[in-house]
Amino acid sequence: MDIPDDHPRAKSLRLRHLVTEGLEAGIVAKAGLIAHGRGEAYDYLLGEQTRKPAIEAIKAAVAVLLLADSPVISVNGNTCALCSDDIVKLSDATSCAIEVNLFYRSRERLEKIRDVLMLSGAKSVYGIQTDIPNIPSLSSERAKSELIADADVVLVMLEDGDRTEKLKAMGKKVIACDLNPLSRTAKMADISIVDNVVRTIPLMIDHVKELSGLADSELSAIAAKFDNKKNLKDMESIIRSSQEPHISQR
Ligand code: PTJ
Repeated sequence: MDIPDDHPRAKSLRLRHLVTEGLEAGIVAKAGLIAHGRGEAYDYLLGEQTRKPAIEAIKAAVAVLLLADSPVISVNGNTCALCSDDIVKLSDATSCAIEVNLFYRSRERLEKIRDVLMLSGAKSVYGIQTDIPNIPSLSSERAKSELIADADVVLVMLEDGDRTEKLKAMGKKVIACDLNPLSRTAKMADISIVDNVVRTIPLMIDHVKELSGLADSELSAIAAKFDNKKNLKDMESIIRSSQEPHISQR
């Protein structure tokens, strides 16, 4: 169904359609619709814009990715449906591997998500063949990883909350993109970008262009300066003080 361009919520409705079409194509899990709805609510309160603290988090995240030795972008059903092209562009720009890692894991979904990423231009997509749970004490299916277990930095998006803690316990740096600043994932990650993945990934690509000329010492300084706790507090304040004007315009 075509969404009229002049519909006041056209952008948001188009994202909904990407997710529902993803469900019909067997890419998105049923629970992914609920996760998307939760995200929509937070995004609404953010005025559906990337706020200043999120830009700071994006900058720190890109610095960390550029410094990493074996970074991995973890892709699930929702992120594949929403922004597979941009995920591949970010992976190319930062030499980050792409691994499909699912909570509602099935061979069929893994392969369908891999195929979409390949169509978006990915040269390799990991995580499809592996069946060995190698993230210690993680009881969900997300424990089955190919490269994530050996990565030094992992980018997780729309996470369900149980994995970041375990990845941290393995000594990894975790970058999260999650619209909910109160989520377990956002609190546990080293860098939490409180923003919509569809805005964050293109902004990360822009920041790669900006930061890739910097020396490692300068990138390290950007990463070290970042304070995740403070950033989450700032994002929470923005949501809590969300004033009538931008809400009533909708
Ligand atoms: O594809 P699978 O099998 O791995 O399943 C993945 C889902 C998404 C079903 C699973 O991870 C899940 O249930 O996630 P939760 O627990 O609902 O958490 C999702 C988090 O992502 C929530 O905090 C949402 O606010 C947030 N979120 C939703 N949409 C977006 C988002 N964050 C950033 N961008 C979004 N578009």
